[in-house]
Amino acid sequence: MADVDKSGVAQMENVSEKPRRRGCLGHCAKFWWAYLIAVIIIVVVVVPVVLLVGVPKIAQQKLDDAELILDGITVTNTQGSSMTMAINSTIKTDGSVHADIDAFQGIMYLEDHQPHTPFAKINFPATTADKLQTVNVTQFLPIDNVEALTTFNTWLLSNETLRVTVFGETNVKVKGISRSYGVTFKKTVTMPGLRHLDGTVVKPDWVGLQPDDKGNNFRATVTIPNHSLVAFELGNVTFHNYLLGKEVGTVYIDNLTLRPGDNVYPMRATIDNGAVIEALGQKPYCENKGVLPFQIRGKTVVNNGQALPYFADALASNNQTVDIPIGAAINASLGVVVPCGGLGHKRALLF
Ligand SMILES: *[C@@H]1O[C@H](CO)[C@@H](O)[C@H](O)[C@H]1NC(C)=O
Ligand SMILES: *[C@@H]1O[C@H](CO)[C@@H](O)[C@H](O)[C@H]1NC(C)=O
Ligand SMILES: *[C@@H]1O[C@H](CO)[C@@H](O)[C@H](O)[C@H]1NC(C)=O
Ligand SMILES: *[C@@H]1O[C@H](CO)[C@@H](O)[C@H](O)[C@H]1NC(C)=O
Ligand SMILES: *[C@@H]1O[C@H](CO)[C@@H](O)[C@H](O)[C@H]1NC(C)=O
Ligand SMILES: *[C@@H]1O[C@H](CO)[C@@H](O)[C@H](O)[C@H]1NC(C)=O
Ligand SMILES: *[C@@H]1O[C@H](CO)[C@@H](O)[C@H](O)[C@H]1NC(C)=O
Ligand SMILES: CC(=O)N[C@H]1CO[C@H](CO)[C@@H](O)[C@@H]1O
Repeated sequence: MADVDKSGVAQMENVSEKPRRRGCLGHCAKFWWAYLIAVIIIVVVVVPVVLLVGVPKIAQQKLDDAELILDGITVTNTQGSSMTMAINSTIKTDGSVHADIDAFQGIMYLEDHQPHTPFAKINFPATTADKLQTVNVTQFLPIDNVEALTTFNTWLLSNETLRVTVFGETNVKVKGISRSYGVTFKKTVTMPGLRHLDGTVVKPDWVGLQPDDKGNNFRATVTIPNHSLVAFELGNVTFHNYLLGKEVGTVYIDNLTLRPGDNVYPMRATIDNGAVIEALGQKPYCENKGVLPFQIRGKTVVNNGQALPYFADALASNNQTVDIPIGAAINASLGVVVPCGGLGHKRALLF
């Protein structure tokens, strides 16, 4: 305390430090064992607590905060009991933790359908926790649960959007720490659905009195919009065809693969001409340039000889109304215009 007396206020700052430093030398030397115990406590207790509780908690938190974006799903080589599924996805994190995430098997299920039954098991590759990374997976997918897959396809077909959860257990290794920790990967993604294929347009090309060599009396070009991010190979698809509540024939689309965007395909059908002519003669259709509201509903889906009930049953779950300008097609192909009240005696000559 001698310094203080000699130089006064200006040196007051130093004063408070010097005795402490000096004091430590003595104190520290004397109580070295206390410091050793403190260090041991830090090493033995605090570090493991941070490593065992803190780091995994942070790792889990960072994983929970990460965002999963499904960029595209493609389903090809569809068979009765398996398919090939490709998923392009992006994982976004804040990039603050450098970590390696082990490869893991993730199950996928509909978030809003109980119970949560997986419709697919996807093998996600090892990733890092980088800010932005693309994770693209292509894999053979055995169909373990046809019912769950059918429900997923039905929702995909019907809904405007649907929520899908990806769930898996994996390990994360944070840079600088040798051990790895178990974490849970659970992300719910909202994806666009197919909205009943709303907006499907059928443009008739030909209507025949007699069936052609395939047994069809109607050919058209169909444009099917796919509002979703999912592309799938269906194969040969047939539909029930209804008109004013009655089944009037079968519609065929061959080699069908639905991709995001507009899908343009030749369509053929075998239709009861008599039922069509009768409807064309009725109001309001006869006053509406011969546009008839047909309804189609999935009947069969066969790809390379294999029935695909998980698509067929989904397509069969709903009727899709398609307005077809068939009156104009009959006029163009047969030179017949059906007036209100019908064709009368001319009908018998033609149909
Ligand atoms: C995934 O990305 C690749 C490369 O850009 C592309 O060729 C492929 O069609 C994409 N697949 C899906 C399912 O979006
Ligand atoms: C993954 O697919 C996307 C397209 O969806 C593509 O841009 C990207 O390059 C692909 N990434 C890898 C690692 O193949
Ligand atoms: C999705 O579509 C299915 C089948 O039509 C329906 O039962 C379900 O309620 C829909 N879910 C949502 C979340 O819209
Ligand atoms: C589809 O429409 C037809 C004819 O109107 C009807 O008999 C059938 O029950 C409907 N099916 C569904 C799934 O709505
Ligand atoms: C469907 O695909 C098969 C085999 O690739 C081919 O032989 C056939 O001509 C195709 N049919 C149509 C209508 O495109
Ligand atoms: C669809 O049916 C046609 C004629 O029966 C056949 O040649 C073709 O291979 C089938 N396509 C598929 C994808 O099964
Ligand atoms: C029927 O077709 C003829 C010849 O193409 C055309 O002149 C006429 O306007 C058409 N009638 C109707 C009602 O579409
Ligand atoms: C016709 C239509 O709406 N097509 C949509 C299909 O889905 C893609 C997204 O994958 C949309 O960009 C298209 O507009």
